[in-house]
Order: sequence, then structure tokens, then C-alpha cells
Amino acid sequence: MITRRNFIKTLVALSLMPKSALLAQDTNASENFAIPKLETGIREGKDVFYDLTLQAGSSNILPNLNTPTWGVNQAFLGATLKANKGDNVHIKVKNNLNETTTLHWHGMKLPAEADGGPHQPIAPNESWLSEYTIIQPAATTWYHAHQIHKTGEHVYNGLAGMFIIDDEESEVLNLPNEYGVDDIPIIIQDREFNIDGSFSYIRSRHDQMMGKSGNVILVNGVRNAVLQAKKSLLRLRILNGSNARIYNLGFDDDRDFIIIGTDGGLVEKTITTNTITLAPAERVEILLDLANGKNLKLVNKVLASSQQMGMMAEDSQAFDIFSIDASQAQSIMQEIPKTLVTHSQIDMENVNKRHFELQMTMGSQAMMSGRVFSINDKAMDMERIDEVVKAGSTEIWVVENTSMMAHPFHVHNAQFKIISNSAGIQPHEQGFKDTVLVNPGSVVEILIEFPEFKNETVAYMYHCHILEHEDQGMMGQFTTV
Ligand SMILES: [Cu+2]
Repeated sequence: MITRRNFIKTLVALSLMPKSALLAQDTNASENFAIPKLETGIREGKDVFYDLTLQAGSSNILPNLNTPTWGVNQAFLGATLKANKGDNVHIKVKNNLNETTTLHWHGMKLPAEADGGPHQPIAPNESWLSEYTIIQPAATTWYHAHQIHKTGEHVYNGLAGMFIIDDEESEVLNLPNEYGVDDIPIIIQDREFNIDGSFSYIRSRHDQMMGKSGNVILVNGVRNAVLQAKKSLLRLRILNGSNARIYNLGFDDDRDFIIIGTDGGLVEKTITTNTITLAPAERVEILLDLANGKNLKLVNKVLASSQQMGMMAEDSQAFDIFSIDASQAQSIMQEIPKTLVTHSQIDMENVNKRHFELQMTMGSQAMMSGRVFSINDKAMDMERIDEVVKAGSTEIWVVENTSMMAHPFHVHNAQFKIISNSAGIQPHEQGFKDTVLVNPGSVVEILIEFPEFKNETVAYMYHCHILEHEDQGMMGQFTTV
């Protein structure tokens, strides 16, 4: 039942506010923290079988309103998958939606035909089997829809989840690893709502150009989320699952936290910091000490550098993301190792170099031709292979952003090292990455060791991870042969 008070509250919560204004978190309406359910599959030795269903559902995100949502084995967003390095995973994906879509394993090194990109569409009522061996170390990877021209909308509806890889090397480090207890998935997304509670996707030229940002912040699909901490040392696996928004993450008391992992897995040495910039698709694993028992909030901070980086005003507002109640946390006395793992050194001698220019063309002519977003003067074409890479080789990709806004550049089937960035390398960018934020006017060099998988006809993607940019052509294709 909609009472008058709730109706007014709901109106405030909806898009009647200026586009740039973020909905203030409502302090007297805290919600339970949601932990996506865990799918460990059915194991037969090293073979693990997963049954995933893409489904439509209804979620109670705003008070007294139902939001039609999409999910994977749940109503909104995806169950968390878990497997070990060395496992042969067999993932059956059944599409119970009434639209064709795909499911892409973001951050995974795998054969092109198992990648789940635009070349592996799953029609309604059809199933797709993705099979591969996990050849990479422990990491927080994720999965999401990747249907050509539809990725933004499908992810916005809810087709995204986490895929955690474990290995023996990380297990002996004694890091918090009890899922949902001291090892917590944090999927940060922003959404805008219509008056009836449904998601409001693109509705302006601004949304198309800048990417879709919303005025309601969700963590694992819940707004105003409050995590009741069970232990005084938490491992947070933070994924920026937003379509376009870049976050400057930190805690409201400016406390330090310890970075232990990046997109591709654990870092060699722990990094202590109090702020981290996270672009769409990037992940960071942090350790958070709650021993003082004080409650805190993960917040988006305003950085002095935001303006210089050419971010728009709406990217430089302070707001809360979620709260942690530390009052009941069981005290954990634990030594945190300073050295975690050793990364294999990649040989940089005589490697092939390729150049990628990320472009946004303004002006009416570009808009008429539909060629606003491009890489190397080309918009994405499913029929065109842009680059052919030798399987097993190492290359340097030079990514230059000649546009006026930042773009997170992502490469499928790869975990790379950033070897230079004209805008500077952040502490967490020293680890293995599959997505790197390229600021306007900047040039970033990444060193990629391509796996041995060969396929002359099925391509992998490289693209901007602002999903609206990807959908409008800021994407290209490469094969490994
Ligand atoms: Cu972009």
C-alpha cells in the first residue's frame, strides 16, 4: 500500500531532481546488505558443472515499488561463481529472457569460442555451453552480458555477477576467505528510476554521449545497504559494475585500507592507501581493519584532481555508497603478510607494438553518420577483424585518448601490466589488469602476454567499458592465431 508519506518519499527518490543531483542516502531507512548466492557447481574431480539461467524477475529496490529486473539464478544480478585454478569449468547458460543476449567472462583467459562476447549470442529459450580450463591465478573476475549494441541495457537490467577464482598460493596466505562472512562481494552500480519503479535507461543525448549514470547508488542491488560486520578484519572484493560512473572510493573517516588485489589477482606487495579511483569494470580487493569498533561508510570522495582530469561535474560529488556496522565484529588478531605473491616477469625485448586511438567525434556530421565513437577511425563491425595477434606472443599496446573524456580500455583474454601512463600510474595499477582508465589527452602503454589459444575465425574484443560507448562503436576485434 502506498501511504502519502511513502509516496512523497518515493517522489523524492525518483528522477524529479536535477540530473546531476545524487540522491542523498536516507539515514533512517537502512537496508540489509545483500550477498549474492554462491554457486560452486557440481564437482567431479577437476571438472565443475554449472547451470545458469538468465531470468526476468521483480525486485523491491525502492520503498513500496517493484522494479522489473534481470538476473542470473536470482531475480536481480548474478549468483557469485567460484572455481579453482586448474579446474575445467562447464557452464551451461540457459536464456529464459525474451531477448537474445550473451554472457561474457570478463578478465578470464580462455578460448575465443568460450568467451561469451558478441559472437556467442544465446537466443530466447536456447542454451549455450561455455567450457574452458582456468589457467590463471586467484582473482576477482566477473561476468556480464555482451550482446552487440545491447550491452549497456542488458547489464543495466541486471545481467552481471562475480566469478571468484581461488588457488593454492593464495590459500596459504591466510587471507579472509569465508564468502559472505569475512570475504564480501561489493558490486557498486548506479541506477535511475521511472515513477512506476522501473529502471530508466537512456533518455537523453547526454546519456548517450557521457554514458548512463543514475542518481541512486546500489551495492549488490540494494540502496542504503548496511553490512553487519562479523569479523574485525574484512576482505572486500570491490567491482565497479556501473555502466559509466567512475568512483573515487574511500572511507568517511579517511582511514587507511590495504590493497591486496587488482583485476588479475593478488598484488606482489600490499599497498596502503586511503583513496582509490575505480572505473567501470575495474576490481580491487582490499583488507579493512575494524578493530576500533567504529561504524563507517564507503564513500565517493571529491578529488582535487577530478577537474584536471576533465571529469564532468556529476563525477565529482561526494556521496555515500554503503555503511558498515562494526559494533558486533568479532575481534580477529591476524598478521597481514606484506609480501603476497610473485608475478612472473614478462620479457619486453623486441615485442610487437600496436597503436589504438580512442576517439569521440563531435559535431552534427558525426552524429548524422552515426560515427561518434571509434577506435583508429573505425566503429565496431562484427564482420571485420581489426587486429591479428600471434598466439602466445607478447605485445605492447599503446592506447591514446584523443577525446575529451576518460575511457576505461578493456582487452578480452588478457591480464596485462601497465608500463607507462602519461597521467601517472596509481598504486593499484601496478598489478595485473584487464581494464585501464585512459584519461583525456593521455597515452597508456600496456604489456600483454597473450595465451596460446588459437582461432582464426572467432574474434575477441577490445573496447571502452563505458557500455554506451561500446554499444555505439568504441570497440574492435582481434583474433589470436
Ligand atoms: Cu568510452
